[in-house]
Amino acid sequence: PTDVPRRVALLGVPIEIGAGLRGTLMGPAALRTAGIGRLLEQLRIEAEDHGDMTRPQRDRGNDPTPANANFYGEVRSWVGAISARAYELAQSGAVPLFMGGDHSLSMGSVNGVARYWQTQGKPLFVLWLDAHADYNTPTTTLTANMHGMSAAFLCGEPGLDDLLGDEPRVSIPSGRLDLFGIRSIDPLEKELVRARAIPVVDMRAIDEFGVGVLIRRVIDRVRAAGGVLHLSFDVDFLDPAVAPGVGTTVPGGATYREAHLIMELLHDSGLVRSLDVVELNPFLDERGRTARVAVELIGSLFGMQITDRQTPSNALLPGE
Ligand code: 4U7
Ligand code: MN
Ligand code: MN
Ligand code: MN
Repeated sequence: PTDVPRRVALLGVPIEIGAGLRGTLMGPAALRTAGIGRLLEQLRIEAEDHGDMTRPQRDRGNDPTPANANFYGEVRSWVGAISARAYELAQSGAVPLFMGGDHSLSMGSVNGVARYWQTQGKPLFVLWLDAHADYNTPTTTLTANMHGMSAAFLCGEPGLDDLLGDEPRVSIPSGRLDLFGIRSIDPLEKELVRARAIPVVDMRAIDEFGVGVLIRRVIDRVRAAGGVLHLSFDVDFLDPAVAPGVGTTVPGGATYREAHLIMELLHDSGLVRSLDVVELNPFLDERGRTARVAVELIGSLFGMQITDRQTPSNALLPGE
């Protein structure tokens, strides 16, 4: 039941200063080497590669740099430019695929696609697959690394108010963000997530109920609202044994099979209209393993399957 466009717009966003470790700027190259474009074409999806964004000129604006936000000026110039590109690509009718790059890029990509869906009168939901909540602000952060602040920024938390420059800011209502796979959260960040009542699926919930039930719950909510979904896929969602090529590994992550099932269910839902693949750090990878896994997962998201049997539908959900 998928009316997802059969056209994907690949855009490399080689930003790395949002993270504590250097190296995610090589992410887009590694994803291409692992065959992201070829795989999409095999799935009969038109993959138009828009190349990599270039590092914007450093621009602090005239305003004072907030404390506890590393490389604020640089991140600010990236995020405004990313948001503008995201808006354009969404408007082109393709499914934009932002190849990171660290997770601070999502402050731009999600803002841009959300702006576009606003013009279409469709609510945008965001599924945040991540070991971390990324719900820090300059007030709550322990590291000042901005890749840990993107979800909070997108939900309109104060503290980075000028980050988008001239780009209009869209704020995602907290009930339209799902933090999924969480197993590392800082003390003040945890309080904020609780205060805002952000829906969280932590690893305990995944162990107890399984990803099938939990992802279907997300999908049902988006569908019931007549919305569309942006997937923000932080590769550290995966267990480090599956995906060693990330700077912020946390043990106890999603397995290879859980991750594929999530992607397959999302494909069947027909709701995903844009995505980020972030935090891949090829400098830390082992013989391209993590890049390859990320590309395989994108394959599942775009309909790769072993047989052509009908996959079980959401109608099989218990209670329906
Ligand atoms: B990622 C952290 F303290 N919470 O804020 C922080 F543990 O995009 C990690 O999910 C943030 O990889 C991780 O620096 C950001 C830390
Ligand atoms: Mn993470
Ligand atoms: Mn993240
Ligand atoms: Mn990380």
